[in-house]
Amino acid sequence: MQNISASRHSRIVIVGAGFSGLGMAIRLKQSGQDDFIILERAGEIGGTWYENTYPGCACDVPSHLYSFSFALNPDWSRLFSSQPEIWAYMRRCAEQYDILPHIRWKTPLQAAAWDQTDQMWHITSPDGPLTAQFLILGQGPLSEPSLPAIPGLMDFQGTLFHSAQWNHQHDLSGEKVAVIGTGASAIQFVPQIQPKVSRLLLFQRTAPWIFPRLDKSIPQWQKTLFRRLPLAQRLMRGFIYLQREYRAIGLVYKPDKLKIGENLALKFLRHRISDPKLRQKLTPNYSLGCKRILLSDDFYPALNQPNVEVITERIAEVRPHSVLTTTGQEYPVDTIICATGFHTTDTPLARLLKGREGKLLSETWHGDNAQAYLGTTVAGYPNMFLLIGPNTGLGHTSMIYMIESQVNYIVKALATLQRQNIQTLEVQAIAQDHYNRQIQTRLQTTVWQSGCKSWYINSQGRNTTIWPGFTFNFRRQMRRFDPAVYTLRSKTPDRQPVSTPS
Ligand code: N01
Repeated sequence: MQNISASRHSRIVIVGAGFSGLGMAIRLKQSGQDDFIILERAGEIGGTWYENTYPGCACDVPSHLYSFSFALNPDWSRLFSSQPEIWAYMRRCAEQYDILPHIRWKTPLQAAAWDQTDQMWHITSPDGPLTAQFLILGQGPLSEPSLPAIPGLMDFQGTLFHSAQWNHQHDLSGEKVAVIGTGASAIQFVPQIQPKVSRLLLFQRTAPWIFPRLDKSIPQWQKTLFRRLPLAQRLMRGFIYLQREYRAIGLVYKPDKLKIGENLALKFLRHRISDPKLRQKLTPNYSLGCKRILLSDDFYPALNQPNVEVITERIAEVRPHSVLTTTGQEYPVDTIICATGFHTTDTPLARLLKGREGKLLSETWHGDNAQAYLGTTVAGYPNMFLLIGPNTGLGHTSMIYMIESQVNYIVKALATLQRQNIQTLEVQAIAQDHYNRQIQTRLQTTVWQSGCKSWYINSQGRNTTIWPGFTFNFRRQMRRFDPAVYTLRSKTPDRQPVSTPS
């Protein structure tokens, strides 16, 4: 193998060593391609599963499904594994498939521009300049923590941190703690910190829909069975997959059927919260599934504790030692934890990428109006592939299934180009527009468009995040690489297009 770490040119540069980048790298290796590097801004593998270390951090998709299909793990300790176990699994995969030598640690992509003359990506990173024929973006939508724009927040004199950047040095014992947000992250760490703190003020803007998680440890006999008989684990995985896919029927095709689920969730709420005032606060006011459905066995019980208060009044401002609501109530606090999510639709990476006409991707997308063909390629950005690109997100099952679909598509595309001696591919704008019109039409009747405000919807009211359908339909459309929708340029010196937009 060439000296990967010293090279100034690589056929393929992958950005990010989370599940997307790692899956891509492994598939490249498996297809016999070794000429790639991964730029990773952290000093470790894992992406969001490395960054998020808040107490109780775990996956809300069962681990037998939330793992690579080509690297089943018979030893998952629980149905829903915790962050350390998921991270250790990723690290093992990286070692097993010899991916680590390809990674440039602490090397964020700072800029990348497509050069039409040499048909290459010119990349800038702290490591110096780099060229690549192909650029694959696997930075993921959950990589940039979002702090709320609350007046005075940055001047808070106590301790302030985001859930994705947990301050483990800071001891919360005996403190008055404000938690802002009640999304997937908050509901996992609130039950963990509640017994420690003297007072927990939970600032809730929108009540989430919550179902029991029913987590359990996996008995040794089952691990042994899965180790000795991998088919048994595949069957389990298939069963979980179908069970999860069933949920897409309500979310995508028959939102009226979600009423059944709503009644079940409300029954769960009634069983867990006896105080009618608190129950009222925790009752969602939008359709089930419009925002991510959450799973928890311990969130509601934690809210019943006497040291917890759920505050639904809006925050007006943060003062040096307190939080003030719009009703004039002032709450003294020692620490504020923002569990306020991520920059998902307005990915900062788009401001670093210049395409064929020298235009930033953020300009092409007019800020957060992201569009791609199959969520993977973008007109004007030759030889660039997105992983978990626009409209590939899910509300019901494992993102790793989507990542693998995309990764397989990219490997097929690269193989086709190599076979046909092609240097450059660029999706035709007409194909991209047609695809996105179809996606937006399909989204119109889904639950995600039923009126709630969620991070799936961008500032222009367009859902640029969610895949509106069964995941096997996404996989089916990714099964074949169709060169006809791309403009292809051969490797000949004059680099004439071998096919042009029709
Ligand atoms: O973030 P979120 P998260 N004032 O965006 C509130 C994945 N994930 O970190 O609903 C007050 O879901 C906001 O309120 P509202 C998963 O994909 C997966 O929890 O917008 N509140 C909301 O309550 C998930 O979707 C796992 O009204 C403000 C919260 O902050 C994604 O990560 C585990 C506010 C943000 O919720 C993000 O989850 C954890 C403001 N100014 C996370 N701004 C798995 O298990 C925002 N909020 C796989």
